Amino acid sequence: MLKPKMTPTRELVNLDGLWAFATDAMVGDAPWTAPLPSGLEAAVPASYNDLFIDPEIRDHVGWVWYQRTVRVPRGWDGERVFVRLDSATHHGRVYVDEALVAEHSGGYTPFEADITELVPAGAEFRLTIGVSNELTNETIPPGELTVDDLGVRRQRVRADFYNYSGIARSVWLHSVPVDRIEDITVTTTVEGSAGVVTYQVDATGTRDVRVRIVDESGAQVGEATGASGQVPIPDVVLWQPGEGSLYDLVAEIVDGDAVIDQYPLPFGVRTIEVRGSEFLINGRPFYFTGFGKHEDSLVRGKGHDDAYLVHDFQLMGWIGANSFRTSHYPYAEEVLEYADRQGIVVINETAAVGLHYSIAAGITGENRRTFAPDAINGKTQAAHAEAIRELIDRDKNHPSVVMWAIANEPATHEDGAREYFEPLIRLTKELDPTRPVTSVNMFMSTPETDQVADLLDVMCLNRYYGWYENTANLAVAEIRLEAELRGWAEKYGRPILMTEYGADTLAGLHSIFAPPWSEEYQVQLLEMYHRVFDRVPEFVGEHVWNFADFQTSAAIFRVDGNKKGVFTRDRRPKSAAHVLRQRWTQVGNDK
Ligand code: GCB
Repeated sequence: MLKPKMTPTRELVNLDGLWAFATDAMVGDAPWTAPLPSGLEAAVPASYNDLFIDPEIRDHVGWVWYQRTVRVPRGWDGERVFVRLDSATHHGRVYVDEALVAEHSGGYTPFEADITELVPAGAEFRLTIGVSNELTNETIPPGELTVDDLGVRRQRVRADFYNYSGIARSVWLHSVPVDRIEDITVTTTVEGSAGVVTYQVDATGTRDVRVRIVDESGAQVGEATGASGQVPIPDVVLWQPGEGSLYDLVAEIVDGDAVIDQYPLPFGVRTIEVRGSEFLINGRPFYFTGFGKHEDSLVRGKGHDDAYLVHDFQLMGWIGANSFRTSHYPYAEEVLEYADRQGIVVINETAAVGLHYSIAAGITGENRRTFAPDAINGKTQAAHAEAIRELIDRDKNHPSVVMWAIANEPATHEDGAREYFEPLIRLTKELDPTRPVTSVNMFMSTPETDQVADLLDVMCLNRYYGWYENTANLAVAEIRLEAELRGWAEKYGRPILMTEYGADTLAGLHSIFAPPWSEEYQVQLLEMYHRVFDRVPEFVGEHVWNFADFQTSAAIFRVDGNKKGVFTRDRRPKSAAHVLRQRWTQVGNDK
């Protein structure tokens, strides 16, 4: 699905701002498509949870309703008119006046509704959007609904981040021509000094399709006719880590000289390859430095915010991070577009986090089978497949995306894991044969016990030696960590990336004895990991957990959230930031 864009043939109206808001309890028996009764207004985009000072709204389980009036521009007569949500977390329903026009599950990918037949150009309508935050064993991510002793419904999440809900990304009204470009796929290879662009344009209607390739100065450097084909770019400027050189593929539907539809798609020319234990970008070994991140900030929750986007990338540049993982869900498209332009490398993850019934947030808990009819089952797998499809469909053209992570810390050591994951890994590779595929591994899945690692291109490991295990004993942690990494290297000979390592750290807590939670301990733990990484030749990168402190569900081991950030939640550096900066600005890509 193409991101809505203003082009010579397409228009759009941004619907962000203040919307009337109510929870289902406030609406009661009244139809939610009638004007909402609460008098509350919610900011879009933002998670609704922290906007209000009402704990019942913050921890509400179920549907909430957003509403506003919208006028279709009078000049859109004869066009197709769509309402598009960049996301609704986790289930969305869209109503035009009383009519349900779209329904979608999966809280981090876009969906839209064609409302042309319902509202004529120039007319106004009431747009109501329902959003439910309920998660079950058959959703991605999975969760559990319970009822407490007082009869209050509770949502248990199996992931270590707050279940921020609502409309956290933009909402659009947009027009497209009747005959239109519906999708574009671009892949690239390099032959000598030329780039070769393979494209496919999916268009409605039977008219001719043509494409032009335009460089950053606006000069045309290639062209072709037909809905699919190849275009060479002589003396191509490659997209590189640190250098986000882009081209536009301008796709057009034409009728003689008339342009019926036009859509410019930015893309970069680069190659990705896993060879032996190396991860190659443009044929050169790449060493990842950076973070697992979250979309998380005060008040906005997971609401996308361009100011935080720019500031977070500035901090990543300052510290020498060349990459990050979209832990644990697809991020706003603006983030990937910015990464493309900034030359920041991205591991792009689905929202399949918590497919593990015996742990919660890295801590062992109940002893239940994960792959079972009442837990992660065939319906979960179908939802997971859909999450993979929607992620690849949305993000396949971003040069910054170098690998798909189809899950975070599933129970890949348990019976049933291979049956569950093998078809999903195959699906991912079918949908995109150009990028490596991984599933991020957790500590119970060792080289001896893991059942899917041989199907993956890169070993991505989350390890907490020195934190959840060998707490306060970094000397033993160092021996254990090294032994395990060597075990992975020997058994699989694939590239190994540490996708999480870190320690909760209370900013400002200092001690000569460097106990856990102190800034000194975080520094010493990271330095210990780095010594080990530097001794293992198959190692291709280090992503610290986490870029910044972030909000979680309440738990006795969480102090106003997870404090493993190298920056605080308001993006101030802890001592570890300076240590990482020293290492990463020296090591960089030359390691
Ligand atoms: C993990 C999870 C991450 C948690 C982290 C922690 O393994 O992947 O979501 O936040 O551990 O801090 O416990």
